[in-house]
Amino acid sequence: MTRIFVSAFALLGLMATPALAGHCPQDAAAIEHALDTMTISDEDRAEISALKEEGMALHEAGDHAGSEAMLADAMRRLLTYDAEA
Ligand SMILES: [Cu+2]
Repeated sequence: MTRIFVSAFALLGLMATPALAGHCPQDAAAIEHALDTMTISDEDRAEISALKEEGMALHEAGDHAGSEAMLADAMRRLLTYDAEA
């Protein structure tokens, strides 16, 4: 439980940071870290992982706003994730 809160705070910290061009890889790393440490269903893991991959594809294509939106969506899903649901 503590670990989930630590991950949530790390994610919130990143989301509160102003959007910068170089920010996407850090968001993706935070998502990966959360996926590695959280108890999450395989289905949700796959969906959030796919959002992260799409976000990074947009980042690599130069669409940082689109990437940030996609990565923020993935982070929001992690933050509101309820393992018991
Ligand atoms: Cu980017």
